[in-house]
Amino acid sequence: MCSIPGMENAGCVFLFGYNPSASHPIVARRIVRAKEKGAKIIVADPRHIETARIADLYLPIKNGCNIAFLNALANCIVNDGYADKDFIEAHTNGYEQWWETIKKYTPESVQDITGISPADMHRAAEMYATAEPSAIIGYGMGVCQQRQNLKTVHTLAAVACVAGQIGKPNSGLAPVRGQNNVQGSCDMGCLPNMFPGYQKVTDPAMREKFAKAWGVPVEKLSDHEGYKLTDMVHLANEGTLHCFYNYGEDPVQTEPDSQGTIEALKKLDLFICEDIFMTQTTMYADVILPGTSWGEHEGVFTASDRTFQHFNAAVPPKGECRHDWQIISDLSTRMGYPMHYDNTKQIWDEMRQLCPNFYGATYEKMEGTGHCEWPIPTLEHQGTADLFPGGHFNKPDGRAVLIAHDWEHPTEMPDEEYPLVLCTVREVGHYSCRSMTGNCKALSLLADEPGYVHMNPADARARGIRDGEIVRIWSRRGSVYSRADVSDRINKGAVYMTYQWWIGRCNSLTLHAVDDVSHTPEDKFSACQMERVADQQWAERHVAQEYADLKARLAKEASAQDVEPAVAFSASQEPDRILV
Ligand SMILES: Nc1nc2c(c(=O)[nH]1)N[C@H]1C(S)=C(S)[C@@H](COP(=O)(O)OP(=O)(O)OC[C@H]3O[C@@H](n4cnc5c(=O)[nH]c(N)nc54)[C@H](O)[C@@H]3O)O[C@H]1N2
Ligand SMILES: Nc1nc2c(c(=O)[nH]1)N[C@H]1C(S)=C(S)[C@@H](COP(=O)(O)OP(=O)(O)OC[C@H]3O[C@@H](n4cnc5c(=O)[nH]c(N)nc54)[C@H](O)[C@@H]3O)O[C@H]1N2
Ligand SMILES: [Mo]
Repeated sequence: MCSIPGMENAGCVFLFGYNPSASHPIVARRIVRAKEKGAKIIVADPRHIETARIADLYLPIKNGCNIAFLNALANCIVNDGYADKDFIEAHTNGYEQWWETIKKYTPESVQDITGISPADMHRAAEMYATAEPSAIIGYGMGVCQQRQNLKTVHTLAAVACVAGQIGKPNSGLAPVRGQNNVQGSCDMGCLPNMFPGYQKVTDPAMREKFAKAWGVPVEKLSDHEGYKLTDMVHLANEGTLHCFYNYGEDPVQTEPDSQGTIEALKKLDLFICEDIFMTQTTMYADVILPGTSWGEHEGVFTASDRTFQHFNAAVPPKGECRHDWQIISDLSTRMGYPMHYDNTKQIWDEMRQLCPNFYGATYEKMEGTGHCEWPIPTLEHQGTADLFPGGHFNKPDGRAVLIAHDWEHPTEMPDEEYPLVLCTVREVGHYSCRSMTGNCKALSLLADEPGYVHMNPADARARGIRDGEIVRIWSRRGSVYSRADVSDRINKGAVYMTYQWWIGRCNSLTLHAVDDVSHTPEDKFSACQMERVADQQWAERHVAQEYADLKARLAKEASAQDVEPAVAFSASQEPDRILV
């Protein structure tokens, strides 16, 4: 993606399914600065998010309409004369075929699906395509957690190409990454199809290179792609998966359809968790390996914009906790491949030698507040802020391929029994599965269990629900209690829950449906219903008791665990059955 600091210099920032003021406040600050410097801000989101307050154009799109909306936007860019013909001619392939699909999507033809008036669609096309010197599209989970997610990314890339808003400084797409080091874990090969540095496991030359470096016969390195996290449930259910090594993840809280996840975990022969806290998932573990937290170890993070940054430990580890890299090395040694490193620099230097795009990112360059963005192929190189300079793309002929798709509706549409769209999102005060923020007193004062369900006043009124009351929400998967947060910033017909809450656990309700290629769950769209709990006093006592019981169970499990520094692991386990 483009450089985050560079966002300040764009002439237009278009947020599409991304809510940075809650999710990435530092990025949100850059957007405020861009606005102060004169940039136009466009927000397309079903909710009136914070950034909508400073937007020059806010588009309250309907949930689940992404491709219909973007195709109509592309249609306006072309028909209103804003297409960058020179860029299309010189840097892209497939325009004619792309237009065959796009030409059908006039803004009028999809207004029922998008909820956006043709006039606003034309304004958006003009504002984005004519922005000087550049425009950036920031997209997030509003795109990725949909059934048509990859197809939406193709569509977004084509929009940027056709408008000529890519291939120059501070332009193109900004696909924000979630955690501080999601980008880093992908860079380092924590993907089922890649070695570190995005080198494919199916490429014999890559296997040869890594086998040589690691001193193993090439047959020892798997030549096929591994499984994805969301495959775990059906693989365990059908008996293909016997052992699951779960490392820094709380699937009971964060994977869709929690009950389905729990049933699958119970079927495993061996379930190992490596975490820094007890979670609802560790309760099902046969073995728990205690890792150190970000304040206790040092290493390198990669930010969303490919920036490597070295960070230092603030305090020494406590008790039996060990660094993740030490646990992995010991486990490997006990499983028959001796692995030894004295420190993270040795690991980093080995990785640099094997990954051409990272070679120049030395610890020296990252000293103090130093940082660098990959690709950084040589020691002299200072890093790359903007990808695709001069419109040169990473295809054999250097040209981008324009791809269009037809819109399809989400998997589970609302009906009479489940009339509301359940959309699950983030809030500023708590983090993901909440293992890290849940025990912080100051943050609990900001928001606490059972969490919140955000709804439009009309949907609340229709059910006699008042702001702050406890409500019951249910879907085809389950039923939970949560607290009503009534606001006209929420669109009618949809309710929003954040996936942080343990008692108001939205994943007890979400549908386990994934897109075909990435297998990412459709967390942004399921059908649900809700009602006011008649006896509010009972409801308050009930949720408080449920939370107290759950915390007591976690504490009991933690003290009952006979935690060893490293696990004795049966060497007969077949490594390709282990998901990390
Ligand atoms: N405080 C805090 N910060 C976090 C996290 C956290 O848990 N807490 N989690 C981190 C992680 S893991 C991630 S991945 C990032 C994600 O950060 P974001 O991408 O900002 O995540 P969300 O809030 O889930 O979704 C973004 C927006 O998509 C909108 N949306 C819903 N449906 C649609 C749709 O059909 N179309 C469009 N265009 N938009 C739609 C939602 O209303 C929401 O405002 O945040 C990270 N930052
Ligand atoms: N319904 C719904 N569900 C969602 C989402 C949504 O929008 N809606 N968002 C999805 C997204 S985008 C994401 S990224 C996931 C996030 O889901 P998870 O990855 O499951 O949640 P996290 O809280 O990010 O972290 C997982 C665990 O890592 C542990 N941990 C932290 N630091 C370390 C460390 O240094 N070492 C080790 N070993 N463990 C550590 C934490 O204690 C925590 O238990 O949730 C997904 N689930
Ligand atoms: Mo994420």
